[in-house]
Order: sequence, then structure tokens, then C-alpha cells
Amino acid sequence: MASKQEWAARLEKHGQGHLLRHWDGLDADGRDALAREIDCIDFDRLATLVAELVKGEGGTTAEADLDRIRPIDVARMPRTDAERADRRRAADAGEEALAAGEVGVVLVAGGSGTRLGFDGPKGTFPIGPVSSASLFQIHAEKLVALGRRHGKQPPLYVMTSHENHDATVRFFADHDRFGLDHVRFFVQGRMPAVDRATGAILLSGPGRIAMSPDGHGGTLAALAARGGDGRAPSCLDEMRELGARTLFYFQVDNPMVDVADPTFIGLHRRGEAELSLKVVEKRSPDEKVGVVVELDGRPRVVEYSDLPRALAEARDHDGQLTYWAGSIAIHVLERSFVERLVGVHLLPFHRAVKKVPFLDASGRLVEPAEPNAVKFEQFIFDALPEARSHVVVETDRRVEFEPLKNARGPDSPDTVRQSMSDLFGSWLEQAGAVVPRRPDGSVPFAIEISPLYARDAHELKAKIEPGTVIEGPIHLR
Ligand code: UD2
Repeated sequence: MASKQEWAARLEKHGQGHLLRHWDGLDADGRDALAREIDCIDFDRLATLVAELVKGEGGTTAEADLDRIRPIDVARMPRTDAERADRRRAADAGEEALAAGEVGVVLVAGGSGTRLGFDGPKGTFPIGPVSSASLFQIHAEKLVALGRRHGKQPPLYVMTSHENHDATVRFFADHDRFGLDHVRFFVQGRMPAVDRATGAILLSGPGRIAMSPDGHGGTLAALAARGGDGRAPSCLDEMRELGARTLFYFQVDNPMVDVADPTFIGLHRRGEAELSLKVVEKRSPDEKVGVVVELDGRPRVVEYSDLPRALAEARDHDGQLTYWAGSIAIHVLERSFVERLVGVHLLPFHRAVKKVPFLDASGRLVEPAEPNAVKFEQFIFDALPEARSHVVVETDRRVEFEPLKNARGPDSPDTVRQSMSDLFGSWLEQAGAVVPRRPDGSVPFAIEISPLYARDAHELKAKIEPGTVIEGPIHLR
């Protein structure tokens, strides 16, 4: 290992010499661990990011001229019989791909979930309205159900972070992997957090750098990285080996997601797309979803925090939001697209101003009351302009989107459980059951249908006696 002097020379060149401030008090293991962390940092790239995103005013390194954005073409919800039949044909194509084992599933679960205030990986949060099943269980059982329907269960790849990896792996092991045939966990990369005033890297302990996950854009590099300390094949290699060429990507926080939705996969393939997105009509200008737009003829997602108010509020002559297409972070990607980008195209970093506890010069741990730090994150949807072709598909939020973000208020356990119960209530109604409704259309008690019981309204129909009256909380499993 290099000596303190050698590390110091390297760090001082980048104005980060303070990282060795507590070196002398560390034992050999502590020094080794700190040196390894330092060694992982690309200081030249960090210096550029600090100049642009900490000392400069840029929202991203690839700040676009948003004056030139235009609405994008979207495959809207089918409204006619012909359109519904066309979606059915797309679903057939997607089902063929699933039955042929050509689909892999990527679940991103590396976020820290600070807004939810839950201690543990977000995927372990008990969300089932009746059963308290975890987010992970609900997602996994959808895959098991798909496997039963199509004869092949798509392999699942779960992205974790350094912070939650062990707990996530343990959770799946404790639950016999929820019946999954093939699940692999891969850890995303990290970036150091820096002081928002000076750009100095923060220490979280005498021998520890304040690192945080590098955003879900880190998925691409993490899929390409070799596993098992460099001895195992990368996830991409493994997918190639398995014949999985189309990847369904989704976020852990939305239990309503139609995992490996055949219609979406079919539309993506028919459009010979490299990256496709699902969108919903934004509820209001300030809903916290990125919008899918066109910029200079190329597709792009503009994150909600980057969209100027005037554009967010712009309306067409019919009163609809001009930029209505809200991304719900459900994508389909070609594996070959990921392979083409990795190592060649670096996604831009965005800045997130956050509260990060840090060691001050005297070695005292400070819990800041105000955001003191900048974290750097990549977003997967920044790969969109690189795609040779894309498809944007509208879906119904009542069927597919209610994310768990906050402890209370919007996007909280209460709203998520209610939306799940409402959806399952409508499945029961489609199957001929009678379900009470409040005046606002919501169901008055918890309803849950395990993916293993029925994967959708159509599957449920075969199991429900028409005219069945649902009188109270019910869990079909
Ligand atoms: C994300 C989208 C937003 C909208 C919304 C829908 C971004 C920047 N914005 O908003 O446009 O689609 O979701 O719900 O994505 N994650 C990781 N590693 C990381 C960071 C995040 O795996 O380093 C995962 C995280 O576990 C979660 C997902 O990515 O599953 C979304 O992260 P978030 O909750 O921070 O994103 P949010 O709500 O700002």
C-alpha cells in the first residue's frame, strides 16, 4: 500500500488533503479501508463536477436549452375497438418473447428512501393492504405468476447499494426467494458527497468518506461490472448467456407495476426501440414526475426539479397541460443498447443538495440542520437521447402507478394501500362481483389479491362466482 506521503501528494493536487486529517489515529485496517475508498474516486472527474455543479449554477452537466422543447409523440391509451385489438396483438408479441425466455427483469432498489423514514431497504416495507406483504414479495410473486403462465420465469436482477445490499440479500434468503427461480443482486456504484460551499469531500468518520449511491443511472455500469470480486460474469454476460435480450426495468417503490407487461414489451419490439418509457397524464403541473419531451428532434426526460414553472404550467388551447407525459420510471431496454453505451457514453451527473452528517476539522460529528452537501447522481433516462429509436406508451395511473415515497400525505402507505384496494376492487367488479364504493369511487375497506391467485382481472374472472358480494376486507391468495 502507498505511504501517507504518497496519498497526501495525490490528494493535495486535488485540494482534498483533509481526507487524511485523522490518518495518524487509525489502525492498519482503518488506513487500509480509507486508502481503498480514496482509490475508488476519480478525482479529475470529481473536479469537473465540482466546478460545474457545485461552484457553477448548472442543474446538470448537460444542461439543455429548455426553450426548444416540444411535446413528444405518445402511443395514447386505446379508445376504439381497433386500437384495443392492436394492443392485443402487441401483447401477443410480448407473450411470445416471454415464453421464449427472451426477457430479463431489472428492479432498482438502491435508493436510501429517506423521505419514507423507514429503517431498512424500501423493498422490505410491508405494503400489502391486508397481508402486509413487502414490496419485494409483491414484485417477486408477479414474476413467479408470469413464469406459471408462460412456462418460463424471467430472471430477476435486483440493484442494491452498499448500504442496503446485505439486508436485501438476507431478506430474500429468509423468504426462500419468494419462489423465484433466478434472482441475482448487484451493487451500484458510489460517489463522494462534497461540501456545498467549497467542494471538499466530506468525511463521515475518521477513516470513512461520506459516500452515496450514484443514482439509478448507475444501473448501466453496474450491470456491466463483473460480480463476485471480479471472478463472476457480469449481469449482462449472464443475460446474454440466458438469451435475455429485452429488459424490463422498474423501481422498487411502485407495487402496482405490471412487471414484464407483455403489451409494453410488444410495442417496444414492434417499434424496434432501444429504450421505451411508460407515461401517465400528469395530475397537476407540480406532480413530482419527470416529463418526456422532444428537444431538437431527440427524445428526452426533463426531471421535475429542472422543468421551469412556466413550461410545467403551459396549457394547450383545450386546457390540457402541454407537457403532460409524466414518466413513471417503467422502461424496456434492449440489452444490446446497454452494451453499446457502457464504457463509451458517460451519463451526465445531476446535483442533489442534501443534509449529510460529517466530521468537522476538530473530529466532531456534525448533524447539519440545513442541507450542507451536494451528492452526484446519474439518471437512467438520460440514456434516452442515445437510443436509435424509442417508444413512449401511455398507461392508466389507476392501474399501474402509486409509488411509496413519503411517510404520510401523497405517495404514502395510506394512498398506496387505498390505490391497491381500489384496483383489486375493480378487478372483482370486472369478474362480476359486487363491491361497495364510497361517493368518491374508492372502496371502503382493504382488498388484496395475491399475484399467485390472479395476475389480472382476466385471470380473476375464472375464479369468482358472478354476483358474489364483497362485504368487508378480503385477501385472495
Ligand atoms: C423518480 C423519477 C421521477 C418519476 C418518479 C416516479 C428520477 C430522478 N425521478 O422520482 O421522474 O419517474 O420516480 O416514481 O428518477 N434508486 C436507486 N439508486 C439510486 C437512486 C435511486 O436504485 O442511487 C432507485 C430507488 O430505490 C427507487 C428509484 O430509483 O426505486 C427512484 O428513486 P427516487 O425515489 O429518488 O426518485 P424520485 O421519487 O425522485
